[in-house]
Amino acid sequence: MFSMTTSTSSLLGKQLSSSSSKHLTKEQPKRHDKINVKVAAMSNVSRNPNMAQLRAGYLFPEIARIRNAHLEKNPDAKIISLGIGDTTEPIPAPIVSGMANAALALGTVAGYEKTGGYGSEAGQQPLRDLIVKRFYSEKTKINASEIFVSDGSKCDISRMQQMFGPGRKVAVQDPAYPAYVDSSVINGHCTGYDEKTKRYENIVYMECVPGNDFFPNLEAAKDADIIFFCSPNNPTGAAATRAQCKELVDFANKNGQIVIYDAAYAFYIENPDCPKTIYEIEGSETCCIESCSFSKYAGFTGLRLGWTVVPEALKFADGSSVRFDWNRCMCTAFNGASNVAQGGGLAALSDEGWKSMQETVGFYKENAKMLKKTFEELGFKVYGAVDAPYVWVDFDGRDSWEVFTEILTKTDIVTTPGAGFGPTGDGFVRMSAFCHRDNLETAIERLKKEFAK
Ligand code: PL4
Repeated sequence: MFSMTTSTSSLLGKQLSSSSSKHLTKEQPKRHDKINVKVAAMSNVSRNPNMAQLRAGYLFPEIARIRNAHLEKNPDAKIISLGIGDTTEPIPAPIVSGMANAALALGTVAGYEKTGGYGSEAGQQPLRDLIVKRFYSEKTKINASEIFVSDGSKCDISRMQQMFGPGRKVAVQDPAYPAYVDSSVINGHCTGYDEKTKRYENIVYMECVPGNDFFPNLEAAKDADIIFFCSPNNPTGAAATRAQCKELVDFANKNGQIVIYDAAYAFYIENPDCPKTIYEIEGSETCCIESCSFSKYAGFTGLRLGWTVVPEALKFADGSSVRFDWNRCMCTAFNGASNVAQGGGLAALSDEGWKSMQETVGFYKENAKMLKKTFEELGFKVYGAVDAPYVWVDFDGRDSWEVFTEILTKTDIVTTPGAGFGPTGDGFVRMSAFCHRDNLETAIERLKKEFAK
């Protein structure tokens, strides 16, 4: 545990960044260390106790700070990032054209009348229609009124927490994308933190390990209200099979739970036995919300465009409509996705755009397979990489922050330590396949040199 005292907020920024560089030493603070920030100038507003419960910073800015600290110490380092899952390849031309046209239209009276201004909080109707056509019409009954276009999946996850309100029992896969746990803490679902187990209290951690094929024992979540389930999973790369999805849906319906199904990487699935949307599964409309994103399909991580599906059949315990409340929340907390980004979304779902997205995703999938092969040849057990852009490497139970530091100091390659995704992730390191090909080839050479077993 470490605490900091400073008199100005600008100093605070410096202290935070200097603290992160400690990750490069043996006595580095772990992600779960508690940070107490005290400043001399005070308002009369008490700190949100939920914020005070958070351990360390949000994982990805922390990784970025460590990368920058490493570069400061080693200015000649040619850093390659296989860390944060951020797309690297340019947005395909047909999609850029769609955006350019959408932007140009805003400069004309007729175009501005058509798509300018605030617009619908749920998204432009043609985009909602096309999302249904491309992702849902073939195998599900989802219709356009159940699609809510947004500025991305992470933002929707936080707004869902707002809709459910505080004090819920939340279950997560362990390991999982850290936004589920952190937004649960911020929204008041947890009652404390157990230093021994490195787990927040009142959150159910469902262990996903090679031994259970990365599909958890759902019984652990029997008392949960909300289950976050990500498939293909970040970070393990495991995609749930149809039978596993059916088990999840049946379990949630039996126990009256709502599943927030994160399908941000569904486009990467190649196993025909794994559904690309949870609504392929019978019974899912009464228990599942699905969150999706253009981020990893079309390179929209900075542009921001996604969508959430809330079926009409999904009801709260009093029979009221979840879709109604979601619409109410979105109308209050969100002003609609950027009309230029929506122009890009429409183009992405055209025949040409769709083909270009398949090519881009194919490129990242090839990267993932190259990384997997490299580590297998080096003698490691490796998971993921087939249905997802992440490679999950088993480092034989070693402290994952230590491995992360070793990889960074020996090869100037940034990865993500498995423990950042939950206590069960320790012992593993996640490699992201979002990388230019020449950089990936260099990274592979460096890894082969330093990590032969
Ligand atoms: C770094 C399972 C990446 N700053 O872009 P969005 O908001 O539509 O989607 C975010 C998202 C949603 N669901 C899952 C994800 O893995 C992600 C993105 N995760 C990663 O490296 O794990 C980017 C992280 C970004 C963030 O915090 O989201």
